[in-house]
Amino acid sequence: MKEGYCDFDINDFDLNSELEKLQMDIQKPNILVCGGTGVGKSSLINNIFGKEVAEIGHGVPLTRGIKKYSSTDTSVNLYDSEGYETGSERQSYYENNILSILNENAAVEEKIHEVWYCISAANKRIFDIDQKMICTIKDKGIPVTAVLTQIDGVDEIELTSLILSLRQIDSNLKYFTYCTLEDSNLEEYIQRDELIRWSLDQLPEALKAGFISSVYGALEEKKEYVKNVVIRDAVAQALAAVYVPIPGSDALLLAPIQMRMVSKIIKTYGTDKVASLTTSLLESQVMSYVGKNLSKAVLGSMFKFIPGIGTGVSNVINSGIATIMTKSLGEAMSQMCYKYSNARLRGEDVELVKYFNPETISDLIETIRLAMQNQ
Ligand SMILES: Nc1nc2c(ncn2[C@@H]2O[C@H](COP(=O)(O)OP(=O)(O)O)[C@@H](O)[C@H]2O)c(=O)[nH]1
Ligand SMILES: [Mg+2]
Repeated sequence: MKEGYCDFDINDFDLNSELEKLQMDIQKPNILVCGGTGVGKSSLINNIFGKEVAEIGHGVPLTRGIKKYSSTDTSVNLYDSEGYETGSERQSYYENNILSILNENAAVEEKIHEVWYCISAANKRIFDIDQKMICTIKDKGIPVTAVLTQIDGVDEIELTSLILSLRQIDSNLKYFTYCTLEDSNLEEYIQRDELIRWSLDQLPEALKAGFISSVYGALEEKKEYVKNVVIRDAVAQALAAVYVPIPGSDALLLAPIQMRMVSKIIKTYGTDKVASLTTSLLESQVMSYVGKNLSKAVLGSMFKFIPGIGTGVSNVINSGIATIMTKSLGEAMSQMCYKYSNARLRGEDVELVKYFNPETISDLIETIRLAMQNQ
């Protein structure tokens, strides 16, 4: 049997340490948030990443005028620039600060990977300095988007005129309208999901996991990410594993791949500490559940349809079965995390065990598997 697989025992699989390892290995994207003073940069950061990321004080002055928010609990580094006062001499200070951290030739972990350039719609105009900085950032080949913040301060006509001005700066410049107030009348103008999707798309593959797991909410985006990246990767690994015929149980060979996939799915949905939904953390709670109760049920329900499993007879899984097993488990796990997170976001006092229990997951896997086999 293959080294490292033959002695895999599901009882030994420690999802918590797997998660810790994932957290340690994660590569964090660096996002710069800039714009004038009071345009809503800190509010935007908090709105996207959880309640008080930009205020809880662990922002470290990095260079002049730029604070870095980073912690071992978060999988993203945020650079919050001190703004400039409109028309003041501090504009050149601001400009130099921004330039000093935009080192496009830096190593990947030092680089700014994208910029959210905040422009307050409430100011009803775009200042020359903002125009200049957006063009400078773009010329350096760093993805930049204009976030039109505080849109509750303008009417439709004023907003249209602002957008026209942005187009004149650069007709290809991506922009998103935003407001951090909860106002149902403004809902269609708050392009939060769109900003998150754009930001994810700009990042190199290796940095996407860190970003998506750090944002608060955005469940549709997380679901897509799990489907298109996490599950797809695990399927590819499973196929590679069963491709080489080796004696022993292929099911056991697949088990570590499946469990690692489960950890990644939970990581994607489970927000980090600072962005936690409330006091209890999806991640750590689910992990201990999955670790203790679910893993056997998960694997058991997958393997029970493979003839000869557990009988000591050599079990060979073909690529079709490996694909279906991996996909159905991934999909089931994703659905459970989605439903649970959704309930939490709606403020319901949800019981973890209602969502994550061995019966639910076995049933889900079975349903999804049958649906896939009948396709
Ligand atoms: N009306 C309105 N006020 C906002 C909005 N976002 C932030 N603010 C307020 O604008 C002020 C400046 O926000 P802050 O995030 O500190 O701006 P920063 O200086 O760019 O970091 C604060 O009083 C916020 O509460 C918004 O969308 N609409
Ligand atoms: Mg601020």
